[in-house]
Amino acid sequence: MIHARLALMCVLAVAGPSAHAAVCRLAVEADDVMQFRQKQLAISQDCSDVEIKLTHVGHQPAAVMGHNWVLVRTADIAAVTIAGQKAGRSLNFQQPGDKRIIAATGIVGGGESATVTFSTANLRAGESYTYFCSSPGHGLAMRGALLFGGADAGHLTAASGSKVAPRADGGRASPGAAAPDGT
Ligand SMILES: [Cu+2]
Repeated sequence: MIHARLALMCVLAVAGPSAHAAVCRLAVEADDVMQFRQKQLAISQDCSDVEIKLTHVGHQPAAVMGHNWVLVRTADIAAVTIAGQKAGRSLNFQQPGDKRIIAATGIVGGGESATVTFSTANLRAGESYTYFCSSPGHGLAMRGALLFGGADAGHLTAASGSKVAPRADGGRASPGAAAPDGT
């Protein structure tokens, strides 16, 4: 019992500072001509968590022009792309458990959207991050830079993502949050 109480006290002590948690929301649009309409996203270090909502603003079905949003360190794009192709469509072109994937949505078709939330604790200021679509043949055209922290982030409108109260689940997400949805 004593151990349990001590453990609880530790949890509370750690939970205190996270009262500053702020979820910053960003929208990304993808279309029928294989493009992300946002070529760059900036995230302030004030954001504890980031919610990305990918919306396919086109009309083509997922089987024809399906898109996802996959965030990786820029250096990992090629390897993650290859692993994703092997995983196949049923797994959203993402290798299950791929630790190089920082965050990812499932595949969406025209008129659909998907959301993923991840902690900025997984990001490092100054690192080069890229988001891309891992559908076969899309990655070269569909990619953009994600800026975290640093001087640039403060000057981009996207950096002012609305801050909202932390959600009950803490807003945490792992690549598991982008688990295959069967599409
Ligand atoms: Cu795509």
